[in-house]
Amino acid sequence: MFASAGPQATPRRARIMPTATAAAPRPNQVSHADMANAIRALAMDAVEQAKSGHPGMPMGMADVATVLFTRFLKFDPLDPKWPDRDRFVLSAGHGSMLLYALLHLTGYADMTIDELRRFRQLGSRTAGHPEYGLAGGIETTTGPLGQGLANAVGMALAERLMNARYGDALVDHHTYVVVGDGCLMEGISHEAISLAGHLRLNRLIVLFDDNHVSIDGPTELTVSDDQLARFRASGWRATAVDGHDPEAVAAAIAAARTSDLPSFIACRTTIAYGAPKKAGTAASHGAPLGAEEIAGARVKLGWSHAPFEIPAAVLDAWRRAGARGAPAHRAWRERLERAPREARAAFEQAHETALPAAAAPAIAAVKAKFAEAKPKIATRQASGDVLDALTPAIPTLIGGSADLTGSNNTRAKSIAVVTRDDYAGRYIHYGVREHAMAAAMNGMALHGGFIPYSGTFLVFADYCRPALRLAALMGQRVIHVMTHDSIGVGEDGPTHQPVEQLASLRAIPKLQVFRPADAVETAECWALALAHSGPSVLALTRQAVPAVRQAHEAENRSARGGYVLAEASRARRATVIATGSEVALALEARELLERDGIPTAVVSLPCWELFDAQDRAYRDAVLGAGIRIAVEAASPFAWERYVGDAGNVVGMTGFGASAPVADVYRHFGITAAAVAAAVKARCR
Ligand SMILES: Cc1ncc(C[n+]2csc(CCOP(=O)(O)OP(=O)(O)O)c2C)c(N)n1
Repeated sequence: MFASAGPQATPRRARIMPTATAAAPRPNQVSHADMANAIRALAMDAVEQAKSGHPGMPMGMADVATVLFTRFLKFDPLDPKWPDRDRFVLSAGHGSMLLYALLHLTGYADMTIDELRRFRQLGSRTAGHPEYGLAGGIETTTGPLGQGLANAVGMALAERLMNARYGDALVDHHTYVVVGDGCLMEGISHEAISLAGHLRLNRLIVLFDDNHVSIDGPTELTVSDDQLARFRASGWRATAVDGHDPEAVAAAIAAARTSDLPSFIACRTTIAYGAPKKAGTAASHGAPLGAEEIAGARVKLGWSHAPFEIPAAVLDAWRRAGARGAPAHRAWRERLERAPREARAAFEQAHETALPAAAAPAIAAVKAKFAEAKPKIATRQASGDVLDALTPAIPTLIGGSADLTGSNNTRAKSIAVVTRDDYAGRYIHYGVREHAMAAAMNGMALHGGFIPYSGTFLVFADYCRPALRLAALMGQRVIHVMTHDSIGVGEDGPTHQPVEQLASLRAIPKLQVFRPADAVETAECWALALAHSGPSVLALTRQAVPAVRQAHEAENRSARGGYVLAEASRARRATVIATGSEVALALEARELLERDGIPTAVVSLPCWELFDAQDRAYRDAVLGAGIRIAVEAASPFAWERYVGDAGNVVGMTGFGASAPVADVYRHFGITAAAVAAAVKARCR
């Protein structure tokens, strides 16, 4: 199997390398070992050249990856976006060279040998961790451990959902994900595994790099979990194999593919397999091996080629593996062409970024209805009404909630629940698993075919945050309905009253945070979230708010992020800027101030991100040259940019309190009178 002999200097439980006799390739025949060693060599050489990176993991998992890519994975490097390809996710993203080597060897045009030479350099496609969008074949951005696993759960779920809609002829693929000890130690892995087991996502196959090493040393230092028992307890099929025995790995993958449960394969490997001194040790995890060790590895592996040099026969064998999928791809295209016209149109529309034609009129109609009825309702309720209108118009909207369906108003009337027995539904009960929910939504969006939206309380945005950040980094359209958005939560008290969440979410680049003031703005913000090529959070109230937009306007006024809702009666002297539930309060303050002879405008600012993107003249005109006071029942953090000083914000300076809503607002001084007083104090 391997072209080298002799035991390695590895710690307890590390593997002994097979003998040379078993490995010797026959003349003119490229062996499995040659192909795996090509990955190993590229990984150690690229890390060495960059003087940074993680050689151990790719060298350890090279055998497993070779088996997967040469015998099982359905893919076509000529069309990395082929919808029915198998998905391959490297959750242990620090081992990025494994993926880059595979993409190069199998013939993805983006992944040239020069890109491998430029590993980790500015502007290369070979960033330190795989970044979605930098090269075809990178299915998601990984690096924060555990995220890729939860993304893969979302992808495997999306596959089943698409399969239920379009059948085996168009949708019939697997999702493979490589995880390490670190991924399985992370809390998100529990949520993700549990969800996948519950939904019986049998197209999901986890390949565990079971090398017993992490950064601090042997995993004995940190973890004693029986991973097989853990997965089985969550409803998975779980097996263990020698990760350096290609036939054993192949048999395990073949069995997993026919399982009616999601599958976990613990592949016992040696980190940095082939490195004479560092194999099996944490020293190989995240640092170049060094010239001497690399030279020793070349001898041990029987790999005599120069850095970045892949012998023609080996490269040819890999390219043939890369070409394996072409006939299946062609056959799939033919099936798509032969599919009934309506099904084909729907399938293609589902993969478009543009919304179906029915979406815009549906939003316009619900907005007009709100403007007419002027309901005094919570914005979460308005959002529920918007979803009732939108879900029939946009069949790719897939909703859900982390066990707060009734509170989040996320289950639209027309949509059925997704179950393990019926994936035709459009609503996912994610359970109390906010983190996996957000990461699985990323996976669904990345898979294609869906626009996922979710629900939880705004205060639990913190439980979603790492996945929100990655959605923003990857530019994925996911929409998070986050209700109970302030001290307006009332009696549930400070644990449930978000204070700093708005500021911290606004700090995430490319995440749009919307805090609509009433039903009309809620409809507008939904339209904007759907049009955004990135994630959005809709921060919505628990409590009823009056209609502040009294007349119907076809224009989406929220589209510029902020606008003058009520102009001063005469030359403007003061501007009160507010978001969400505090816009009504700002209007009350304006009444008080106008009565006292201070011409005051009210600005509604539902989305900072969009407002900040406007030109200076617009922003200056909206915010006005006079006194500026902001009111938002949240931390004043970052409001300085609009009002100059945190002292000009009527907001929260600490955590909230448990009491009826009106009492809490009064207690914290977030009232129209306080806003008016703040303006007056600055008039002198
Ligand atoms: C959420 C998160 N925490 C910490 C890290 C830093 N980190 C990268 S790899 C790693 C150790 C992972 O160990 P393992 O999965 O066993 O990888 P191996 O040593 O086998 O390459 C850590 C702590 C990270 N990338 N993500």
